[in-house]
Amino acid sequence: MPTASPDWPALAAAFFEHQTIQHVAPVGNGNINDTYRLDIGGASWILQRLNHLVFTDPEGVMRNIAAVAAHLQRKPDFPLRVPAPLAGPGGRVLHQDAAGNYWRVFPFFDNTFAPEQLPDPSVALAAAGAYGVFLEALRDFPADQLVETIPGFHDTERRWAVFLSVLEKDPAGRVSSTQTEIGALVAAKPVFEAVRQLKQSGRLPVRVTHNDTKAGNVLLDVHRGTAVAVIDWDTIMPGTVLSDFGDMVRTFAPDFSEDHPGALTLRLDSVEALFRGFLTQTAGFLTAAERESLVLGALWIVGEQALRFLSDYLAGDVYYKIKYPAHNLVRAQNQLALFQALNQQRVALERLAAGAAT
Ligand code: GN1
Ligand code: MG
Repeated sequence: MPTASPDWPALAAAFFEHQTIQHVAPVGNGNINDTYRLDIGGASWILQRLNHLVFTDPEGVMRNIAAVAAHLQRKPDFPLRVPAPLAGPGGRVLHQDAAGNYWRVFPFFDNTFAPEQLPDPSVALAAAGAYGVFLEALRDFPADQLVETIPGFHDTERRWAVFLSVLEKDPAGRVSSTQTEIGALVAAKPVFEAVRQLKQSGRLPVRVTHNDTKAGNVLLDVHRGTAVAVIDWDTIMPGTVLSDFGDMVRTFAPDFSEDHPGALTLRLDSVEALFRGFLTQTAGFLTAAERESLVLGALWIVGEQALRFLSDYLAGDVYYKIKYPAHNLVRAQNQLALFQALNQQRVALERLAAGAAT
């Protein structure tokens, strides 16, 4: 978080020459970066502070994004809009302010919405289709040109090691009051182990993946409900399809969002829509091992997210933005409840996957 209020005119001047700001206001619910809508010179843009404590190589992040944008813009049939970063008068897409914070500007897509509020299955269908199209369009992107913007982002073994070390150090004195959640995570470990073995077996191709395919990272047309753009490209990196599909299930399938305390239910009609939307675009090139592991991917990513939220709670809230002291604990409990719901309905989910693939 910037400590002082940003110097808006100075920021605007880094990207726009001789233009006056009409309005600037926060948008979205990101947990890491700070995002604003900037109205300037009669047009709207997204102005975003990149959290350089999380993304320690901001230049690398922007190089990835610019390269992916150029790749997609070269594809005449790519059906989505491309949020290519704006270069300022000096030609740079990244600006460091006097306080050391990093800023960038993206196009603002008018008449769109991010379906963060538990959308119905038709929205899940359109969003999953968009993420599928995105994956398809990056198949021929050379993965070795990308920097790993967060090393080990989906390396759950590494995250588990961090968890164990925080358990041992207990810097916030929260371990004794979270024994139930710690136990539930230990019970989720076989899923992490199954994913580790699958990755190690070499049966999962390494692809260029988005790695943050949550409901809020796809924009849909407010009138037609059709997908307009996939946004939030900071974590585009080599990865596996399991995590991209898993994060969709994590955020589209439950009847309450990750911030909600209390019970939740899995909406099977939304999961069915996700399978259909995603596989319609990807079944032609996914391998059998990938198609057969999508439900495992959902369990993995939900379990990993529980691990991440609980680790951050135990560490004293050093990573995710929080709105109240127990926020990360509530999020961890929510993800554990979702993990259990997925586990209980695993057979039904596998049946849905098989049905959608035919
Ligand atoms: C973070 O910043 P945001 O909201 O796009 C996180 C994701 C988590 C998500 C949980 C770089 O995403 O991995 O799944 O919160 N991004 C990073 O809501 O850690
Ligand atoms: Mg993100």
